Amino acid sequence: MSNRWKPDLKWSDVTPKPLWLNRRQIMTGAAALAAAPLAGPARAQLAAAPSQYSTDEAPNSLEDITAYNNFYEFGTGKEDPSRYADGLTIDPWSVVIDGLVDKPGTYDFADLVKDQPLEERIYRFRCVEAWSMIVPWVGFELAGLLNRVGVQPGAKFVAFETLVRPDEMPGQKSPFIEWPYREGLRLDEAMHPLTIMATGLYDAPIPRQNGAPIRLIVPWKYGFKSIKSIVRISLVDTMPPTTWNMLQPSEYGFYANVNPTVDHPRWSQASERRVGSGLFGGRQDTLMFNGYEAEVASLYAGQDLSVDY
Ligand SMILES: Nc1nc2c(c(=O)[nH]1)N[C@H]1C(S)=C(S)[C@@H](COP(=O)(O)O)O[C@H]1N2
Ligand SMILES: [Mo]
Repeated sequence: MSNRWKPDLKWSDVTPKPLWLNRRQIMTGAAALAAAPLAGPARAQLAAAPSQYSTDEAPNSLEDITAYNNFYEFGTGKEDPSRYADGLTIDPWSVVIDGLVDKPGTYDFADLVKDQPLEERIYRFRCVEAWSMIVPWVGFELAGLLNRVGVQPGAKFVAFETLVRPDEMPGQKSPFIEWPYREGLRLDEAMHPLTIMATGLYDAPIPRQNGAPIRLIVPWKYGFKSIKSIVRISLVDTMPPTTWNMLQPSEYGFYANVNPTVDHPRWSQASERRVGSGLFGGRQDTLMFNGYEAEVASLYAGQDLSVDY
């Protein structure tokens, strides 16, 4: 295992251009205008088919995805991440993998991703605050990484942590969250093929405000589970503490599966507002497991999801 930073292998080299043209061709009007400037440089790279796991829905614009989101390390406003994330140093970057694994270590970003097959995954996204988007991520299955480092038999959960660097993350000067931001998955959730580590968005490396250089995406769960700018992945034998559950356990459970029949104590989860104007605007019914019920419902057989929320 080589953990050393290789100056000749930059993270942009291991983040491929996605497979975007086919989708762009079927879009019209505002969507096509929004996407056209992104597609040009990627043209030569278009080779493979989109992932079988992608939704057919047309993605939100890059502007929607990068200018309206949550990343509390940069402040609590929806525009704070796009305003303040520019100063985050993402190269070099390394991720500690520890706990119940055969090959623990500090993995340089480029080494971590270089053997993992990258795909474009166009996923539905739903925030617990009841807004939603369609996002074209580029990433690889977390299972591939976990298999590479070797999960030991006693491991039952995966815990994740975000970088702590208050000099570059002004939101961390406020102690309302006990930094680092933490998240976790049960091992079977982590090994599910829908669970990916994203390193790209549209045809470029993932922008800082969206969790550069590497973040989790779990599309059937509320957005807060999809932790950004990860620096530590630990295989553990007990359910790990998670940021929103630590802050307010009655409102945010460990599982956080998108579920229109289990309301947040302060608001309904039955519908959602699709961010964006024109084609993408409007309110719609929220789907069980965010539309991924066929793929993931079996993970929760026998569990009462009003208890395990
Ligand atoms: N480290 C970290 N990860 C985070 C958050 C955060 O504040 N800090 N916010 C979460 C929440 S609440 C949401 S809705 C998504 C939003 O970001 P995205 O649109 O880029 O997915 O990031 C999630 N991941
Ligand atoms: Mo969220």
